Amino acid sequence: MEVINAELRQWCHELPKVELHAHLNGSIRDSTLLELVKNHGDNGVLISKDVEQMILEKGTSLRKCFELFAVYHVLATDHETVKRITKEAVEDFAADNCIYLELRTTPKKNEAKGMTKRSYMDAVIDGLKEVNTVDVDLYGCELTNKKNGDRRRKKIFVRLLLSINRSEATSSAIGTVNLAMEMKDMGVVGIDLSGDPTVGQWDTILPALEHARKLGLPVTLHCGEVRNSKEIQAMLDFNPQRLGHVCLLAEEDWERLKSLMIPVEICLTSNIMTQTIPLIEYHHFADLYKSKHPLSLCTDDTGLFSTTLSNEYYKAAVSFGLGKEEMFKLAQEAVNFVFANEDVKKHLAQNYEEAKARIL
Ligand code: 6MZ
Repeated sequence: MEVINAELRQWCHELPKVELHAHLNGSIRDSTLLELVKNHGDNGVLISKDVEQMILEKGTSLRKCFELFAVYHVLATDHETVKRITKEAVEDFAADNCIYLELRTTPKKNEAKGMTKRSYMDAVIDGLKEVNTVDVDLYGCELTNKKNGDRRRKKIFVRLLLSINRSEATSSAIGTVNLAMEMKDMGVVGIDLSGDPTVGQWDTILPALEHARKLGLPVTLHCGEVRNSKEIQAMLDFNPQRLGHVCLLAEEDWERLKSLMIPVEICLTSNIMTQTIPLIEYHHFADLYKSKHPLSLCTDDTGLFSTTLSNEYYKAAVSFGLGKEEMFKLAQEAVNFVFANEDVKKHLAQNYEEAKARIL
């Protein structure tokens, strides 16, 4: 049985953290989901009792995760709900002492609700404006939500990534890149490729990713959640700014990843819960960390996997024997991989300098 080190857990909570891989719909609170199920009722599309059961059982395989996401999208794809889940996600990350959040989401059309990809994103921005437990910096250095000029209030930098789903057609993926460009002054800083890794073809999406690169938008790719050497090699050829997961790489691809020094977003709980990695002891974090490969601990889907960023740090500490100084450095170095500008990086670096005296 695992012995919980309460002092270390609390320290991981207090550590200022940078989150680089968090999906909006994967970060919905269970309580909100259950409320949405109740309000939705049985209408022939979803049966409440079955859905409640699915939500509480969580994503215990990749297949189950994508079944759940299909349900979440039915429940949460209207403007009011998008606004609400965004507000709640940011408040939850801030309460966990996350000082920079790169929140990613797939802009969705929902004709029945009069939703376009742009209006979906506007609802996300509206949600950020409603956050009231913390000051949110979205566009630049001035705060969007400063309440009563209170300088002691906590502050979180939030930047957005627009996700392209792997099942999208080329034209739709290019549309998402153009939307990201249109919203560059509204906190959008890059593009993510995600979705069910057993679906879609790299060649369909590549033109959109090349388009993003031409426009100067940084790109991060979900890579190696299933064994697909051809695609993994194509992703390494593309040489994006960051990669997520990198679980199932063949030896030569692994060596190439390391020589390219592409920063990796590590999602420990997610990889274990989806059974992509059988046991934490076998997780590739250990090898990357030992090789001083650039990496950052991330949550992936806090709601779906019942985790927090503090919990990911705690897990890394107890599973791989990292001390507090090493954990602090790990958190601090993530600042180097954010897609936000140098100004934000400077602010974050300063936050770490201040925190050093307090918690080390
Ligand atoms: C791949 C994932 C993912 O965009 O609707 N997503 N894609 N692998 C994962 N690991 C488990 N976790 C989340 O957030 C939910 C969407 O993010 C992607 C999937 O496309 C999922 O539908 P948004 O806010």
